[in-house]
Amino acid sequence: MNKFLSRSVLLATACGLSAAASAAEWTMATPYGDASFHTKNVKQFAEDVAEATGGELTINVHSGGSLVAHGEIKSSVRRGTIEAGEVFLSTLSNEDPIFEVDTLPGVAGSYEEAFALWQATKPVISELFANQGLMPLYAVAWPAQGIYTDFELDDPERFEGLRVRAPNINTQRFVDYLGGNPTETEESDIPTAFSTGRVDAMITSSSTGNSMTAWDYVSHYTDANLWLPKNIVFINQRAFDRLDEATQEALLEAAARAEERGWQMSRDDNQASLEALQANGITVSTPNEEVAAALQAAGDRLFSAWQDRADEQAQQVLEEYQQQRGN
Ligand code: PCA
Repeated sequence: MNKFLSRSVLLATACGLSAAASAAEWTMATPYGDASFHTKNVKQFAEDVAEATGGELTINVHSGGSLVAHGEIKSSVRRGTIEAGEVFLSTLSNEDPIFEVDTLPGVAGSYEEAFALWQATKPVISELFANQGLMPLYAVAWPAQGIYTDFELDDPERFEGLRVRAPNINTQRFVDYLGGNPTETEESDIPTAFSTGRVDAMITSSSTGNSMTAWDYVSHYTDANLWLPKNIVFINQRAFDRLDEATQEALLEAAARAEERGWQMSRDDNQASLEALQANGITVSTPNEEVAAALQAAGDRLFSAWQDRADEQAQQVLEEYQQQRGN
């Protein structure tokens, strides 16, 4: 009896192992915490993939920079240390200015325009990724960026010397042009940055303000509709090539659904977050005339500095998008 039992256990273990060996298990790193709609979307994507492939491909999502720091995610996927990743696209701007075209004021100020900008820039961005053995799966915009302060931002003079948390280099430049002192801070470091007095204010979206409980640190949100920057989700091309065709197709299909779902989640989360900010005591308003003029001037400067940096290809893509948009 005992002998029989142990033999069947052995047999079952062996079968289990061989099934697991044919199925792929991927590791994915993301920079934002579980409260972010981007992370919720990625997790749903991973579930969809597991279901659609009948477990042939499992993607284990490690969110909030817990496994790989934000700045290391792309290189880790490139090396193949992990198979999949998500980053805030504009943090790649040191590689190519096309990556930060979605953090320029006046380029795309609505979800429709932000999506059109993604369509227009996708071929170039995909090519740059492909050159590094990477394959973009989808991209989703954050809600428009605004300014969190612990006072009413009714005068552009208030920017003078203000220490402002910014999520990328372009936002840092913007703060600088406004007269403030920018600091680049990861989402996960926002609470410490405020509680240790390293920053007085921050630029981000309604969504991030909500998921990071901005009301613990600030009292006002100026909904300035600066720009709608994106996150991009991508994989290692070699890992993709190792999958069988049916699994590849299922993965791409799930990615297409994640993109569509993500843009809707962004819109919905913007509304819900604006409500949550107010319900928690934050005053939400739009910039007054003086503040709007200062933002415009800093924005114009940011735009022309980008044009000086951008190569011909990036400029051409932007021009084509603008022509399409009817500008
Ligand atoms: N949230 C992210 C990127 C833009 C946004 O709205 C952040 O602030 O880090």
